[in-house]
Order: sequence, then C-alpha cells, then structure tokens
Amino acid sequence: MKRSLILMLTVATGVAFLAATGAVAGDRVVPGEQKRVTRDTLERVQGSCGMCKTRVEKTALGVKGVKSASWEMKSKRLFLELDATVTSRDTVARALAKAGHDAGTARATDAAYAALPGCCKYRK
Ligand SMILES: [Cu+2]
Repeated sequence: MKRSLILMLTVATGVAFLAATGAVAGDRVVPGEQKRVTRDTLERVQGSCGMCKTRVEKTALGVKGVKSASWEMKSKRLFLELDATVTSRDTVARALAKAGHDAGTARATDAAYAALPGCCKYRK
C-alpha cells in the first residue's frame, strides 16, 4: 500500500513537471524558432461546410510565414500561428479572398465567389 502510494506520487510529480515544461501541454518547442511564432485570429472568415474548412486552412497554410491554421465554422474565426516578420493577418485575408472567401475586411470578387462549389456558397 505504502509502495503504491509512493509510486503514485512519483508519477504525479513527473506529470506536473512535464506539464510545466510544456512537453505535455502541446506547445511545439522549436529551438531558435519559437520566439518568432505569433498567435493571431482572423475574424469573419466566411464559409459554410467542411470543404470550406479544408480550403480556408490550406490557403492560409500556403501563405509564406504561416505555421498553422485552424478555422472554426461556427464562429467564422481562423486561428493562426505565423511568423510576424514574414507575413500578417491581412496578407492571409487577401489570400482567402482570392480563393473565394470573404475574410476580415477583404472581400472575395464575384468571379472568385462564383468559382466555389455549390455547397460552399455562403452569401444568401
Ligand atoms: Cu464549403
């Protein structure tokens, strides 16, 4: 009984230590690069389905300096991790508009919007 208690304490301490150092918390630790990654959120990224999610995230990742992109359909928010010395939220917004998705203050042209598949039409 005493032995298992000590074992449990050891494991708990170990997990707490790993969480504190970020190894378990999911933070990506890239030596020499971590400082350059900034989190940013682009609001009002329009879309209507899973295909939009794929397109929006793929387009954002295609912008040089973007490290990660995750679009939330319900809130229309695009969560970004980017190198602010290379790109910006507005650059990502313009790339999305070119792909047919209104994003922030950038509006997709009628031609880009018309090129979207039917399930992706978000303008009513
Ligand atoms: Cu879609």
